[in-house]
Amino acid sequence: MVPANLATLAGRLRGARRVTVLTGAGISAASGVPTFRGAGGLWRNYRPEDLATPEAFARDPILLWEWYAWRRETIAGCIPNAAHEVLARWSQGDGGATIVTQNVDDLHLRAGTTRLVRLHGSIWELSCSRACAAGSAPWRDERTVMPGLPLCPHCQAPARPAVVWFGEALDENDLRAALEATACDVFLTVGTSSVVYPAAGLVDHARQRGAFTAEINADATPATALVDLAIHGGAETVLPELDRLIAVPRGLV
Ligand code: BJW
Repeated sequence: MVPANLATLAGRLRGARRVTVLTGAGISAASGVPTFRGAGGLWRNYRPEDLATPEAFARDPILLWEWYAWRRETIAGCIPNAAHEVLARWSQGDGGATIVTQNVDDLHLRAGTTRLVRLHGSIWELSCSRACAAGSAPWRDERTVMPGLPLCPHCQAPARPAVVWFGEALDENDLRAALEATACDVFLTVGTSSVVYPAAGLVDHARQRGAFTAEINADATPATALVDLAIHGGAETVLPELDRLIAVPRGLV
């Protein structure tokens, strides 16, 4: 028996011309990437809020690089799961869904997602911490064994992960693309605690623009009360089930 809310969402998705999906760390949990908040969110007793800041990097860049090196090594051993694969298929082709992710793990890219907005950057890219002329454009660095403190190849200042820390502005093109994608028929939020802005505000933006909104998450979040429909469960099981239902002819679900 298919739960009624899943069947309703499948019907909405089947009839939608434009679909946008916002994802967070929960979508990569089944791949083995630790989430930020909740169990497993701590690293050596530091909260992400205390580490993911420019001030923390300025204070102790080596400590920050130890955190990022550990995360890069962990992510390198992970592969996209069934949820990434469903979204990759939805994104492909003309009129495919737009996937807006807060994740820096690049698992959406590795799954083959084509219409992707990475709001918080990529853990596999570095930039110059002093934003020197040549080093402010991020460069790819996929090493898993990092030197203690990687350097900018242009000015030899410490390099930093090309990710967005608290208090830093998101890339304006990425933010614009994400806001544009809130003009859609269905806006889905998947595996995010919905506490970090501006990403957390996108679902309300979409709702105000007339989208049908839904949340797929393991737990309730501040978005739960806002959306038209909330499904509690693992993204890696709910999204494949939804994908299967969308393919079932109308009236049979
Ligand atoms: C599952 C699951 C399974 C588990 N299936 N689900 C408005 C109001 C209040 C504050 C602000 C505001 N606007 C801005 C702010 C300040 C701040 C902010 O939001 N603070 C709040 C915390 C209070 N925002 C910023 O500072 C942002 N910048 C900004 O606004 O700049 C303005 C500016 C303009 C001009 C000049 C200068 C500045 C930047 C935010 C950057 C966030 N960066 C991080 C780190 C990225 C780098 C890195 O990875 O190291 O991004 S923090 C961290 O949180 C990371 C994540 O992308 C982000 C969100 O976390 P996410 O993805 O939701 O993960 P979790 O762990 O929180 O949740 C996982 C969920 O999955 C849970 O609910 C689980 O239950 C669930 N789950 N298994 C489904 N299998």
